[in-house]
Amino acid sequence: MIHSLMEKMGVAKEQYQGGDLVVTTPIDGSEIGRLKTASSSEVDTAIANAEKAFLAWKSVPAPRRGELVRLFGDQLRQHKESLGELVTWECGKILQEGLGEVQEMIDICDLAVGQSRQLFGLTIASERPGHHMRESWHPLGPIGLITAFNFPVAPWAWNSALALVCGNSLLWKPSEKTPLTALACQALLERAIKQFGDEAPEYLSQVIIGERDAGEQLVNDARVALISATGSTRMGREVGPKVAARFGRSILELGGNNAMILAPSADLDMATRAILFSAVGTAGQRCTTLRRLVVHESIKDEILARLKKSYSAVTIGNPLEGNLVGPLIDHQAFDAMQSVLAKAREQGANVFGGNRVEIANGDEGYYVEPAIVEMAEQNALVKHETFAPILYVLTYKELDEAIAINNNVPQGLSSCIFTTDVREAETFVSAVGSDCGIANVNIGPSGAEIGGAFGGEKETGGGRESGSDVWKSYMRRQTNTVNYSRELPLAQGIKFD
Ligand code: UN1
Repeated sequence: MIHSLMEKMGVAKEQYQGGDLVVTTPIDGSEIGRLKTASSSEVDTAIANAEKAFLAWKSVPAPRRGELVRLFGDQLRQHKESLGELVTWECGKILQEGLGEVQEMIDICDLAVGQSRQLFGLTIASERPGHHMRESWHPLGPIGLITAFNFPVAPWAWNSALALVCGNSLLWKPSEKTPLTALACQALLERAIKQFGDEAPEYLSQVIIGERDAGEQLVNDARVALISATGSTRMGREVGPKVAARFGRSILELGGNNAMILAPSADLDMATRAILFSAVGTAGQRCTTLRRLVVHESIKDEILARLKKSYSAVTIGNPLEGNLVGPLIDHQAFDAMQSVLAKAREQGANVFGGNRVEIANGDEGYYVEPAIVEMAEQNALVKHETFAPILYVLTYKELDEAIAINNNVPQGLSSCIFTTDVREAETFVSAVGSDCGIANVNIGPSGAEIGGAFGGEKETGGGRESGSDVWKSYMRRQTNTVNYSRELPLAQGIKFD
């Protein structure tokens, strides 16, 4: 199956057979590929080649660069099914979500194509006669992309579609758990490059297969102008200071611990569906997954009854076969979930679900019932992001208290409120409301569209990706002051003669 998918997308068998990095599918733990990891000298050469490619690509006009991204978007449209299915094989998310991830790539390509004609700066009034000031945006350099297993392709595309129209070359170090999808994306981009023609230099985009040390090499190399990294807070804590120490730029998209405030006026039918998708979808392995339900005490029993009913009806099993919940990524993820649930029980919490679900021929597939954990207070366990389908339930009396609970965690990615009270809704999205990068009203915390800037505050890392004015992160800003007079007045009125 894997072979035919890879073949359709133009990946040669030699690229994923006979190497030292073994890739397994979380569906049943079976092997689906063996890839050769890059040595440190190969990474070094790749960086040098990316620098050369950058020098050529930055002089291609931006709308032409956009044309390449348009062609890439076409490839993605043509191969949406194959790539979506490969995402499912490799990271275990259900097919609908695999396809959704590819759609997110297509969407960002569309956005980037339009953006390629809008890389504009300001014109600024000069204090001096016969002078004008403006801002120019120029390509930045080779961009290093480090991505995580749970969204193996979309975050790469958010960064690379924009980085390409902004005139940069790409070095991609995918998660060692999901390198096959990276090879497929690279093959599709290479097809687009071929269609595009000679203006695109060789090595414009390269994939670096490797483990942590390969990523570290990108992080530490001053030739890599920007590191955009998605992953755990632990990873970001190492990457951020290393890039800063060499005055490089970074975009960090790290952990989330996303809450929903459920107010007494909320539409509970809608809220129940939103909770289900955002807490249970992707088996709780999105950075935007709903992890904390902060419910008004007057409706706690009702929402819990509804949720337990919906949770019990959720189908768990092979993600290719129409189930709603697929496997966790691996054994370690399962162990981490179980140990957290055991701690919660020790603390006296009420735990619903959370057991392993055995599937046929699937000893090495780690399927679990999503869990609901009623907590007496927001303690250290709740403040920690466990990358698994655990929904903590906490109660509140007054909105201020709910907002404080929402904000009182180290992470600051996404958040939402369900209410039909406009005062509550507006307070939540105001300066005294949620402290997260994303704050929604009457939709869940996950499933953001690419048009907005995506990312969060505090331990989430502060980076932004995707839409809005994020393109500026992939360019360097230059301030130009041009004197078109015959005089040389100095700024601030200084006389120097
Ligand atoms: C992630 O989990 O790393 O908002 C990204 C969302 C998706 C992206 C999630 N658009 O849930």
